[in-house]
Parts: sequence; C-alpha cells; structure tokens
Amino acid sequence: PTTIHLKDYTPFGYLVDEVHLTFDLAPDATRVTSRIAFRPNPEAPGHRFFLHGEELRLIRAAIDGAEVTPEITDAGLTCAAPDTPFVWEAEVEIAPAANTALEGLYLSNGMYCTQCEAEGFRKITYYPDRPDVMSTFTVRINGTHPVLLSNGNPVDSGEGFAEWHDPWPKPAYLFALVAGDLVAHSDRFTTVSGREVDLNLWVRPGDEDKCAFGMEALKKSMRWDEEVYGREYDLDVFNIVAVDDFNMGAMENKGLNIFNSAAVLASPETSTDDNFERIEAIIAHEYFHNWTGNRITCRDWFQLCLKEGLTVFRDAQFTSDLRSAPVKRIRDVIDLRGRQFPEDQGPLSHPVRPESFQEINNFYTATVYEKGAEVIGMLKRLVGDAAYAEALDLYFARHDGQACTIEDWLKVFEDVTGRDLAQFKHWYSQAGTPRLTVEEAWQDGTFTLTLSQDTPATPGQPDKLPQVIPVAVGLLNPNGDEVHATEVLELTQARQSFSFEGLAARPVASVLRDFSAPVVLDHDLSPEQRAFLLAHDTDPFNRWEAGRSLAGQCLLDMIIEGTAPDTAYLDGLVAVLRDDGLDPAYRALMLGLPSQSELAASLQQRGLTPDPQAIWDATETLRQATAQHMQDLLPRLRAEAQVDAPFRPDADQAGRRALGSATLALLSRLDGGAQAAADFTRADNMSLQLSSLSCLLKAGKGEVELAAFYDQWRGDRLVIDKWFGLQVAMAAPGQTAETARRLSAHAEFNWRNPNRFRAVFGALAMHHAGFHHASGAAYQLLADWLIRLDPVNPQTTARMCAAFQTWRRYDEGRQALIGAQLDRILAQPNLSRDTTEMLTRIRG
Ligand code: HT7
Ligand code: ZN
Repeated sequence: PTTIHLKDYTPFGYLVDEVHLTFDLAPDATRVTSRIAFRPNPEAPGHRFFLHGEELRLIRAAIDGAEVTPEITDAGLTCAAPDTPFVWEAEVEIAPAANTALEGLYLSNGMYCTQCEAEGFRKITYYPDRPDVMSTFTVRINGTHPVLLSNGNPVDSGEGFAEWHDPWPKPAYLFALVAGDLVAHSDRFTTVSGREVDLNLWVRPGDEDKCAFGMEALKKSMRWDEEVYGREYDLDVFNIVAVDDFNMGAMENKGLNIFNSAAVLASPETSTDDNFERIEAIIAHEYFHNWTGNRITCRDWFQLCLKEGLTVFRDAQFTSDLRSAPVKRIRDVIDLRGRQFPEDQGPLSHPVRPESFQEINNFYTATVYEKGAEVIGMLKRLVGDAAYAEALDLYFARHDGQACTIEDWLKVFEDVTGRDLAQFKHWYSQAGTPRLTVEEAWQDGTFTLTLSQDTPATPGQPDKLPQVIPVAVGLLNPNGDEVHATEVLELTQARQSFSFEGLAARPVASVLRDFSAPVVLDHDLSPEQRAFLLAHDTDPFNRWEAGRSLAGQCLLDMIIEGTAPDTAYLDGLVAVLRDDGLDPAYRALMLGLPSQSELAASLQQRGLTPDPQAIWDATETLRQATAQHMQDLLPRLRAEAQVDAPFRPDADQAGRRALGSATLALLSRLDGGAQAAADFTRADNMSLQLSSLSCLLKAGKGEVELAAFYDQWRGDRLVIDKWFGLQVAMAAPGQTAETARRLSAHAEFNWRNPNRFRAVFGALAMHHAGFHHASGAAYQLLADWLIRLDPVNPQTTARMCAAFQTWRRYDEGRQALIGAQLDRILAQPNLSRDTTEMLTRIRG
C-alpha cells in the first residue's frame, strides 16, 4: 500500500469553476453524467490532468465536446488536457445496491444516500477528489422516490426529478444526495439578518415522533453560533436526513446533513438522557461545521484537526452553555482518558496533525478530534477570551472560501496577539501524552511549585521537545479558603519553578484546574491532602478529580497490596454526596470510579502487568463497600433524585436521573435488585428502564424483564441495539464472549448494519475483564467477525481493530493469544487497506 506524506503536498494543476451532475437513479446501474468546467491553475502550471475514480464504469468522456479515451487505473484516469479553460464531460455507471462499504452512493432500507468524506466522491464519478479543489455544484436527480435532495437551494422539481444548486464553492467531500420515501418534520428559522430558512428533518415514515428534540437542538445551535461566534446560516434551506446504515455519527454535507439515525432520533420512551445530550451535541457539531469546515475547509486531509478539533471545541462550548460547564468538562475528560490516552500511549499514537497515512479513514481518531479540541482550549487559555474572539473573527474574515492549514490558523492568533506560537505548534506535531510532574517547596512564606514535563517516545518519534503547557493553579489555606485564585502558569521548559510569596501558612495546591492541558498529572499528594481538596477545592473539576484520584489510589492499593477499601475515601465521598447544595449530576459523577482499562494503564505505568480479573474483583469489592458505607444515605439520595414533573430531557432532570441511577446501582447490591425490579415496572422513560434493567442483570436476575423489554421494543431498531449491547456489557467476565456469541446468532443480529455490529462487538471490546478473559475466547470471537466484516465494510472493521491496541500491556499468555489473532486476520487474502494499516501498526 502507498503511504501519503504531508511534506509531498502539491496543489492540483486545474481549478474547477462549475460542476453539473445528473443522476439517473437505479439500484444496480445508476447513471452519473458530469459536466465540469476546468481551467489551468496558475499556481501549479504544467501538472497532468488526473481525476480520481474507483469502482466506476466509464461509458463516455469528452473534452470540449470531443470524445477522449483516457488511461484508466484502479485509482482514476488521466488524459491529455488543454492549457486553456475547457469543459470535461463524462458518463459513468455505478451500482448503489452492491455498495456495502457505505462510502459513495449506497442504499439503506431502499433509500439512496451518500457518504463522501473523506474520499467517497471518487466512487460516484471521476473528479479531483481532494479538499483543496472547491466549486459550485448544480445537481439534477432523476428518480422515482418522492423525496430527492442535494446540497444548496432547490431550483426546480417535478414528477420524477429535482434540481438543486449550491452557490457556495465546496470540495467534493461535502457533496450529498438523498432519494427516498421520507417524511419531514419541518420548522423555520429567521437568521439575525432576516434570512428565512426552511428547516427539515427527514425520516422514515414511523419515526415522525422522534424528531422534535433534534429540531429544537438545531434551532438552538443556529442561534448560538450567531450569538457567540457571529456566524449566520447562508442558504434558504437546511435539511437533515436520518439513515440507518452509517459508518459514523453524522456528516456535515453543505445544507444537507446526513445523520446516523442513532445520532438524531429521540423520544423519552426510547432514548436515554445520555442519548439526548449526545444528539444535541452532534446536531450542533454538524451545524457548526457550516463555518468551521465548509466555508473554511482543509487544504489536505493532514489538516483534518483544523475543522474537527475546532468544531469539537465549539460543540463543547455549546453544551457547556446549555447545560452544566463543570459536568461537561468532567465528562469530556473521562472520555479523553478513556479513548484518546490509550491511543496516544500505544502503537496507534500519532500527532494531532499526522504526517503520513495509508488510509485517511483510519485518522478520524480521538487524537485528531478530542486532543485537537484540547489544543484549541489551551490556545484560548493562553491568549485569553478576548484575543480568542478577535482571532476567530480574523480567521473567518481572512479565510472565508479557502482551503486552509494549521499554519493559517495559528497565524491569525499570532497577528492578533503578537505572540510567537512556534513552540505551541509542537502540540500539532508531537504525539504522546506529556507527563507533568509537580514538586512542592515551602519556606518563609513562599510556596514554590516546580513543574517538569516529559513526553514518552511514540512510534517514529523517539525524542520530544518541551511543549507550552498552560497549568491552571489555585492555592487553598489550611482552613479551606482560597488564598490564591486560579492563575495560568505557562510551562515552556523541561523544568521550571513558580513561586507564590507572602503566604501565612503552607497552602494546599490545586494543580491543573479545569484540566487545563491534556497531560498525565503526577502530583504526589497525601491521601489527607486529596481528601482536603475533595472537601474544599473551589474548582469543580479538581474537586471531582481529588475524589477520582483517591478512588484510583484505593483501587491500586487493593490490587497491588490486597488492602481493604480505604475508609478515608468512603468518608470523603459520603460527605460530598450529603451536600445537597451540589448539582445532582455532579454528585452522580462523584460516584463514578476510574475505568478498569484506566486502572490497567496506571498499573502499566508503575511497571506492573495488569491482571484484568484482579482489577474487576477490586472494582466489585469497592463498589460493594461503597454501597454498605452509604447504606443510610441511599434512600435520601433517591428521594432527592426523584423527578415529579413531566419528562424533560434537560440538564436538571437528567442530572437527577443520573443520581437516581447511580444510587439504584448501589442499592441493588444490598437488596438483590428488589428496588430495580420495582423501578423497571414503573419506568416511563428509557433512562429508568435501561438503568433498572442493567441493575437486574448485574444482580444475576432480570431474565423476565429482558424478555419483556425485547417484546415491548422489537419494532424499534435503536432500542433493540441497546438490548443487544446491555447484555454484553452486564455479563460476568467469564460469560462475556459467550453472551456476544449467542447474540451474534440471534435472528435480529444484522451484522452488516454498523450500529448493530457495534452494539454487540463494541460492548464486547469495552468490557475490560470480559474481553481480556484468560481463555482468549473474546479475542477469537472478535477476530472471526472482523474477518467476516472486512470485505463488506472495511471502515467499520478497521475502527473496531482498535480494541487490540493496548495488547502489549498484558501478560505473555494474553499477548500470545492476541498476537495469534492479529496474525490470523492479517493473513486473510485481499484484506482491505484500512484493516491492513490498522493491524500492521498495532502489531508493531
Ligand atoms: N466530518 C465527518 C467525518 C466522517 C464521517 C462521517 C460519517 C461517515 C463517515 C465519515 N468519515 C468521516 C463527521 C464529523 O466529524 O462531523
Ligand atoms: Zn466533525
């Protein structure tokens, strides 16, 4: 396979002024006719005329009306082209019904839809399928479906056809087409300057009652982007379509967002509070791309974080504004540690802006997205809110309509602030999670923090340079008052000291407040100091973090030393949980424990080999001890969590339900699931139904309820996904693989549907002790299914391979078992480029 390098970037030799496409839709032979106006690019003279194209049957090609016979390969075509403006015409045939990879034009439940990012447009017609080639598009769709959609504004429609025009130049990856028997949930939005926009959420008949929440989220996003970023919508219509077969969450095609139905359809009966929050965030994310991604796009795919990091950052700001900022921050950090840290600390580690790839689909990663967003958060913290706002205004003004790079992005900050960001740029080029070590000294009223940074070697990057790390610090007096409000220290060297003078008593330092940088913090605090911060820290993130690190230390001691659960942690937890002045959602987060995979990473960092079963046992023991320790408090917490008002998916009610669910899980350990059974019976929303059912399964009960749940929801594919996933997630470690195997033989297990496949095998990979059960049964089962899925859907197969990325952490026996499965998959004939690249990197 060919490796593509950032350093080899060259612009395309031609500019595209206009694209006209006509689609004659048919499942086995869709005809795509293109008419494209090219002109030589003055900035790249003399380049050959090459158009990408894959799995296309060329019927006819012409330049300025004269037929040509191009040279065709698997990757595209080339032919002699004039050095003056010309019109290219081509007619190709494609087979959407045979397209199971879900890239290009495909069919989902009889509905035509497209997915072109990153390189899917080349499966639709011959074209310079690269993000720096931008053009206006006019599209005519001839088809029998009642709804025919494409990007931009509707121009004309009639029996069996529709025509669309998108006036905003865009790269081909933002092209979209939908044709189906769909119904719309419609609304209107008036932009700040008075443009009337028709909003439609298109769904399959039967899903109309799951549209209202998504529509409200869209309108909130549109208003928020006007108010906070000064960004207005720029077309007369905004269409969203829900599709069942989709490789990821959603896609920001210009004016025609396409969503995985799981990422947009919602109702209280069928969606959990987490589903609602995620849907709101994804709708916002895709909408925000209209400016950060579409109006200003990426020059090449190495710059992916330019649009993704920024848009994740923006959607996180949106959620923080609409809901609770501390809760959102804590949840994001849990997610970062759960997905990005393992990636950055293992064989798949790569910079936020990668420098090479074989298959770009493999680089839609937590590093590009979530670490990319953290990098923007650091930049904002360093320059301040006002300069950030000014820099963003300049970015939009300077680069509207362009395909940009990280250099362009950083330059607007340099121009606004006068700062040199050369060192900051290492965040984009250096992979790995920096370790930040804190040492303290106290003398004569002066408190000194010495900070050092060290980034471990990562594949291809043995040596690292010091980065700019914003470290937000506050100091607390021994009585719990804050003596030094949050200040951002700028660590730029490998080791650096910062002093705080004139203090009456030695303070307790609260370091890395609000998780001001994506690093592993090594701050050797005593359990008493952590308990003090848990009780008094004024920074909500660090207060939570103090509890989390106490819990983590307690679990590590239990695993390594075999000690009993630490009562200091349990007492501290009870004190926080008793405080009814604290948001229920925040208290629910306080009840969480570090994930078992995180504990495995901590053991590895201490030079120990993690035993997944021992980690499972310790976690179970601590959970049980917590339930017993909090026994008296649980009824009170449940009463506080009670929601009497009609269901609303807002932060307040969701927080109460989260606390209710966390306390029910503890209570179920004491009452054997009696309360959970009662809750299941009375549940009138999916959060309660699912949390009570999971408690029952955890208690080894719930067979009747599981069957009742299935009967109740058998017609609802998204709820049945939950039914599949929950059984795997709640299985005991020795039963996890067998549960997944049994479910994969179920009549409703449609393995070609990515949501269903992930429901079972994503849950299997997430079940730390089950996946790493010493038998190796889960490794083998997952490998069997990856081998089966790869020829059908390489993108989803390759993503699932990440389940094996941490394999070097474990003992020799497990490594041998996993290594054998990796080799078995790699030995398959015709393995996709996607899966080959992932497994080769993981194998190392
Ligand atoms: N920009 C999109 C990324 C994407 C994608 C989406 C759906 C299916 C396949 C895809 N490949 C890449 C989604 C986003 O970040 O908003
Ligand atoms: Zn995105």
